[in-house]
Amino acid sequence: MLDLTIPDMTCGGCARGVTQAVKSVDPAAELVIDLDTHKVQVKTSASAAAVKSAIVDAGFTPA
Ligand SMILES: [Cu+2]
Repeated sequence: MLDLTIPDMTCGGCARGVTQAVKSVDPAAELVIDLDTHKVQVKTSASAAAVKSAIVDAGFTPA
């Protein structure tokens, strides 16, 4: 389980973009996204580095 905070994820469109980015790394990944706190929990077998770099490539800034 990976816990990320993505301050520039602010709406449903962003949440979709983040979800697609993570699933491009691991199609079986499960995400729990809280837009109010900008937190994302990712259940994945992929490495944290791979997940984060996919999110960065999608234009977001995971903390
Ligand atoms: Cu947005």
